[in-house]
Amino acid sequence: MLGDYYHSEYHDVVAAASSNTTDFTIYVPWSDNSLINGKNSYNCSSATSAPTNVTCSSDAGLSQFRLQPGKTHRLRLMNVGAAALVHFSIDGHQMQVIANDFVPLVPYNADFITLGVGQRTDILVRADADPAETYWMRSTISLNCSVTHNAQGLAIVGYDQQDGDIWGGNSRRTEEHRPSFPASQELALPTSNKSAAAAAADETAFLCKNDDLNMTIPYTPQSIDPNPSAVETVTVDLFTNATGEHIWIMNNRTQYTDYNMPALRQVAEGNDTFPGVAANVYNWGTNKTVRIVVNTVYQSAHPWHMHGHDFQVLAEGPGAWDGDETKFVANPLRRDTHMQRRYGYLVVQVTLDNPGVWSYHCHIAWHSSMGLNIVILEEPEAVDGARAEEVVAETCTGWDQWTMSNTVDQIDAGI
Ligand SMILES: [Cu+2]
Repeated sequence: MLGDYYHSEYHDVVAAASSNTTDFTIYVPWSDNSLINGKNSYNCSSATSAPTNVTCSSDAGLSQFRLQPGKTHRLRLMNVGAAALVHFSIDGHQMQVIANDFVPLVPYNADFITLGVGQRTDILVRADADPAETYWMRSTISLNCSVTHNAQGLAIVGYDQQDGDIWGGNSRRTEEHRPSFPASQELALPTSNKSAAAAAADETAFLCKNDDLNMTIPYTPQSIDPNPSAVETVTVDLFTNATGEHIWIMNNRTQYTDYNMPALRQVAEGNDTFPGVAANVYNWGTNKTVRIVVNTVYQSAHPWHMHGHDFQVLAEGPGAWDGDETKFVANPLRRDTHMQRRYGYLVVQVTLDNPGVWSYHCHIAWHSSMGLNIVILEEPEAVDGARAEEVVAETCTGWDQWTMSNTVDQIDAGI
């Protein structure tokens, strides 16, 4: 599990991110650390604000992983952070990418793995380095895409030793073979160096994008429906609303959930007109295939994530989508989260085979809090009259009663 980490409480982060200021250091929240399996060192003296009711421990320790010499290991990587795009690598070890968001790929070699928030990538790592040494595992926050007080997420990779020289002769540890559990005895700090390719990705003008689409080919082919039954083009921008807060807009609309009348409740009650100003519902009815073109005219990159479906990633690049379908890969990547680069386009296509109300949203926490969410309505007739009606009615009735005598502190768009 990889991800950025914030010492501030989420209400405060959202308030800062949406506040009416032109100060970049306020409306773009800075993370305090980059964690691997929840751990990394932190220098408490560098804390910019004193957290209350919290004890800060510098050098809290690093996650440790043990490989078995000569064996191939599968690592399931997840970016579980809030905003930061990270590059993952292990010094001295090449990796093979075998799946994105659970979709198997034709394997390819990589020196570093790019993970936007919400993305998962499975890799194979062969333990073929010097087993007497230890190696840095790195989850580095890209400073081209994110801001942080500490970009360097580190963990230690060591090898199981038959002679016990790493484990102090405790042979029981070598028999457990549970590499995700830190040893009680610390592994030696590595002296290894980052590969040139990983360093270049971190230090040069990285584009905040995933690997090229001609590299990420699904193992099981699926062709592109050349005639989608609907095409939706959405322009994304940051906007200052009437009360001075920053919100995200899609074709000049933002999304905001009325907790007492969410879209699923309206559909379950047989209403598909969505009178609320910010429902931002795209009713695709019984369309079978929909192509979604998102162009962003603002500087932020966005990891777009869809609920209930995998999509095909047809195209991704700089500027606005020009409609040139010769750029498509015949058997395009399928997954549920994909990066849209800064000032770029992302074209995905989805087969609608799962009736319901779904979200297609940016996975950066405060971007979705600030309304960057497309609500998909798929086959409303199938939703209305399904068991959804009684389940929604039961939950919403209870919520209605509770909110009659309690005030809800809704701090954001609601997803
Ligand atoms: Cu975003």
